[in-house]
Amino acid sequence: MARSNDIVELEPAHGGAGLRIGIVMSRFNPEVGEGLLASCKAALVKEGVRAPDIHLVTVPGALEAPLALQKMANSGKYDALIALGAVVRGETYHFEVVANESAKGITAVMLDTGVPIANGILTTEDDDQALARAGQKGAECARAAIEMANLLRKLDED
Ligand code: INI
Repeated sequence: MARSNDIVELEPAHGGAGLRIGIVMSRFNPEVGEGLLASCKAALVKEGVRAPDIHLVTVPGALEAPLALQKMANSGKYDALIALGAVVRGETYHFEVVANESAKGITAVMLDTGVPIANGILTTEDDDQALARAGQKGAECARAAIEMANLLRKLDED
C-alpha cells in the first residue's frame, strides 16, 4: 500500500468478483461490435465477473449510446458500464459529429451520474482498422471498468 514514507497510494484492484457490469453496444457496425463484445466479455469473465452479472443492451448507433448509458447508470444496478461500437470515417460525411458527440455524451453521463464508463467506441479511418483494434479495445474496456468500479468503492470506504 505505501509507496514511500510520506505518501499513501491506493493500489489498482483488478478483481471483478461481485461486480455488476452493464454494456451498451452500437449495432451500426455489427462485425466490429461483435468483436468488441467477444473480447470484452472474455476479459470480464477472466477477471471474475459472473456471466449473469453482465447485462447487454444494444442501440442503433453511437449517438444513442449516451442515453441508454444514462438510464442504466441512474438505475443504481451497475458498478460500471461499458460502451462498445465504432465510428468509421469512410462511412459517414458527419464522422466528426458522431464521434465527438458520442464521446462527449458518454463522458457527461459518467461525470453526472458518478458511474464509471469505459469508452470502447472506436473511431477509425476504415472498417479494417476498426476490426484490427476490436480485440484489444474490448478487453481494455473490461479491465478499465473493473478497475474504476473497485477504485470508487475503495474511495467510498476510505
Ligand atoms: N453510428 C455509429 O455507431 N457508427 C457510425 O460510423 C455511424 N455513421 O457512420 O454515421 C453512425 N451513425 C448513426 C448515428 O449514431 C445515429 O444512430 C443516427 O444518426 C440516428 O440518431
